[in-house]
Amino acid sequence: MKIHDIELRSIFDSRGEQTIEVTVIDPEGRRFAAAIPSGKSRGMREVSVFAFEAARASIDKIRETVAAKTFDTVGEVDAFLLGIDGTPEKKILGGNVMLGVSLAAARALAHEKKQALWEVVREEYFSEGEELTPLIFSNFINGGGHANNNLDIQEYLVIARTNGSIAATVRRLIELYRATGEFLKKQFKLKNIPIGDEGGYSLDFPNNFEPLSILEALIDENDLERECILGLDVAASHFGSEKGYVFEGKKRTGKDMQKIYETYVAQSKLLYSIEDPFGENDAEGFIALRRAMPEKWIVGDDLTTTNAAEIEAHAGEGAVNAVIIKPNQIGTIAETCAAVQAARRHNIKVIFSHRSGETEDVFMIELAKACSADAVKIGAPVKERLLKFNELVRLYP
Ligand code: 2PG
Ligand code: MG
Repeated sequence: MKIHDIELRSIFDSRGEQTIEVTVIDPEGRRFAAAIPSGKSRGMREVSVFAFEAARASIDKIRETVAAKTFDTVGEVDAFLLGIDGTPEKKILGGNVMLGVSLAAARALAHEKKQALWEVVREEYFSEGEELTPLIFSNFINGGGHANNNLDIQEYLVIARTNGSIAATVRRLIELYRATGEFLKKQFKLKNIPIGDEGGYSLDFPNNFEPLSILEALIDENDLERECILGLDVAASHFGSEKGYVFEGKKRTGKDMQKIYETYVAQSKLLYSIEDPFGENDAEGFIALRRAMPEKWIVGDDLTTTNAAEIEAHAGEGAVNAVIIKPNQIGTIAETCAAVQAARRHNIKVIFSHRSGETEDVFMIELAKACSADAVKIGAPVKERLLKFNELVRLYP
């Protein structure tokens, strides 16, 4: 596959913020685009994000040498990009620009091979994996940096398992999401409920446990205990670090936070997964919590940032038994696949995730399918978030 030219466009994400779309043009004039989402609760070790002007300069740099190359694999495209930008933070080209080119070029390659993007990536990186239907992590209640309410915890997730068709699972999630809205309106005597960045309800609650107990009661009431469990993304870097936390208005040590999670787990029989329960430099907190609840998923996101070396280290020391995979935390498809392979080597779960500022591009679902992810995390089943649910329905008929 040859790249004749690359174009860059400034587009808007689901928060109305600017992000980039990269288009790769092949010698026949065919166009292959990729749009890059943006995170708000970003880990400090995520690669850099370039604004439009800087991104344009990066594209000019790539253009200087790209036309002379022939690429036969995704890995060759990414090695070419990493050859221009050899920095861990991707400060020469920008992680968002690199991911845009990586994805758009992979789509051009897939077209040439008459395959889907997920098939090309699977063949190259995951040829031995068995096909799994992923669990769906759906964010019903938003707090933290994604909402304008009093919850310290960022996400209350309903986790749905598929027994029959994924379309039926999505329908049940939509029904449960609507039932949750109706319940909250009645309970809190509201006409309308504000929703947060990922489509979850974002009203004030008496405390951070209440949303869990409400979701648990609704799952019971709707007879969904066999299909649905619950998860949290605490995103704790927002309210503290290894030096201490401020939760529900009070100063807390890491040990206090652990006790809070232990109480939650004792009081909620469905709570199964806790993401970023401690700050991104507080691996000790993760390790202690993992020991205290070995049967739960303790998930790294800001802690691991889709970085193979970080995943190796933190899985190796027993800090996490599941990781969030977000391609724009690291910058290329090849490095994203290396992060997944690192997780697999340690036998820990892989959760592919959207960002809180999303676009209409559904590449994360394609990559999740390529690597047979254990789960996908895609927001509430509403508005622009439904695009990812729809892609699941397409790819898992
Ligand atoms: C997270 C994500 C997605 P953001 O913290 O897991 O839910 O949020 O994209 O803002 O980092
Ligand atoms: Mg997170």
